[in-house]
Amino acid sequence: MGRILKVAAAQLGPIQRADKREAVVQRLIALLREAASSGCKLVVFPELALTTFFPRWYMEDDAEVDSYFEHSMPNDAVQPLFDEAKKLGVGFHLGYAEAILEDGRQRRFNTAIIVAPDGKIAGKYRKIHLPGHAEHRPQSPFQHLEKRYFEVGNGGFKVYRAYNGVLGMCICNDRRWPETFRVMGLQGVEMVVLGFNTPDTNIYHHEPVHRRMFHHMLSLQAGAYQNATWVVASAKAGNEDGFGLIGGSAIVAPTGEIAAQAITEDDELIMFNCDLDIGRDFKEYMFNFAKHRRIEHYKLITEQTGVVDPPED
Ligand code: ING
Repeated sequence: MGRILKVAAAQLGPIQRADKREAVVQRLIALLREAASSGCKLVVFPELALTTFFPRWYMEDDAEVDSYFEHSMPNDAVQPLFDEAKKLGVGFHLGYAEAILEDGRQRRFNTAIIVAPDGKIAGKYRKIHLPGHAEHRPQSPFQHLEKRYFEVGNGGFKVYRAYNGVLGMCICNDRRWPETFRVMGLQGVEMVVLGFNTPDTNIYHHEPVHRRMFHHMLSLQAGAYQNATWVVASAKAGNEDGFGLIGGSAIVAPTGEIAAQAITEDDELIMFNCDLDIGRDFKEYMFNFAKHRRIEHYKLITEQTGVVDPPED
């Protein structure tokens, strides 16, 4: 028997634009209590878990934009969650919009933290792969303005020794980029936790709805398998002010197999007893990076950003 970490992905149903943080925090606390009563030690909440997915809205009034951000963490609205977690001896991952004065200027990031069972923030990640667009697209049914409201994360993909293992974080779109998992895989990550808000409609070109879920799961399972790590992904799901977000919260094993998956688009808890030693054989053999990787052939990955087509014949 290996090092067992019982984890919950605490999926959130929709958060409407008019919903107050305090009401959302009560939903988070209810999920936390349910997870704790089942013996979970870590609860993974979604990306931007305190508010509606506001990047779908074009806003010119900076005060309105700022109203979606947290200027400290914890703060009065979120403190009850920190208090309950400490009382229950359970840690959690939380995604939120971070506003901070850093390097002498106001900065805004799409951020996630891991909070240890003692209530202390054990790790912070700022989203690096920001999808969507920066300018208003009036022709689209909704916006995806993460490039407008957030800066690119400036902390890289770190891992943290916590919960008797090695944990890492990413956020939503990051899961679609193999570099995300590989950078953490090269640091020995054993569990990557992430939140996501994935619209059910593609605003750039037609895409059947089923393909959104397929690509979401493909990204999780590939990242898990190719880096021999657990992946725990928690959705904000459902209809927010008329706009749909997919569910599909999932716990994926280092084998790439799905250990647990949500079936609703509401607040829903999925749990699994994750054996952190399952990945050991893959790290030792199939994905023994030291033995099998050939970095002398990979330099384009870090030296070139976009595609350079081959010369015409
Ligand atoms: N959301 C989406 C995601 O990556 C997206 C954006 C959806 C991009 C589908 C490309 C295709 O799941 C966030 N918040 O990144």
